[in-house]
Amino acid sequence: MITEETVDELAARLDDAQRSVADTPSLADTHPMTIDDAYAVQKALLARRIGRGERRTGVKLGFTSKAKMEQMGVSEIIVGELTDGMCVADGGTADLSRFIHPKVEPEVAFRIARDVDVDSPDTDTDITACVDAVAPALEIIDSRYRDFRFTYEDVVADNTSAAGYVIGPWQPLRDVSDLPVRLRGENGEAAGSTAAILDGPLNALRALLDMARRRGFALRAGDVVLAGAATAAIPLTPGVTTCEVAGLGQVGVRCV
Ligand code: 0L1
Ligand code: MG
Repeated sequence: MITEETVDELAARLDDAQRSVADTPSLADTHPMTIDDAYAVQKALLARRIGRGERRTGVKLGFTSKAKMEQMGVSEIIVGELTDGMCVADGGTADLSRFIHPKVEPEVAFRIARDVDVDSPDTDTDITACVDAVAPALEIIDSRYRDFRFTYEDVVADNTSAAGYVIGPWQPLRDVSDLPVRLRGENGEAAGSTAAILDGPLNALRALLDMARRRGFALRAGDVVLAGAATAAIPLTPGVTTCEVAGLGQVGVRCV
């Protein structure tokens, strides 16, 4: 366990890296952390943003593909938090100078319709019954670590690389378990299926409920949930980037 003082020091280092758009070496190299420590640093990092006036808007899941879990040698998803400072309107503009080395992922988003009691021991809670809408989405990830080199604990501390998100048109909740997905940027593209997200994004919601209970994440009415990436990330470059999820629609952002 690291001390509370070290938690604050590491959160400040990540916060400064993001605000000054300057990367930082791995924290875990110099400060070995447990996963509990890493989530404590993440919470302190979010508290700094909230303290500056940002508003929490939801949560995001990472490591939701088998390939990524195997690559990191882990068997559980990671969770980070979203704020209004990260939100870009569909069709809106993102300023690349805010980011260190941004990448973009095609995702599916859910909207929470009513508060979920994450303190309840009731293991029968049907999280899908607490969700009313689904949308195509883009996630901008921007690890604060040099060259995207991090340990499992590092990336959790760094709010799971969360940096931006764009939500497409909301649709009533429906089966999205195996829909073709296409991500198109000016300098790259990727194709896949929503099935890459834990064999179906509804499974990501169930995994989120488990993590919310164990790690104390709130799930409130109106929250956005980014369920995870349907393909590997591609670099986010100037110009238009779109994500199309068959049957759900399209979402896009212009980067300058
Ligand atoms: O959202 C994600 O799946 C990415 C999680 C963090 C890992 C990375 O930065 O590549
Ligand atoms: Mg993601």
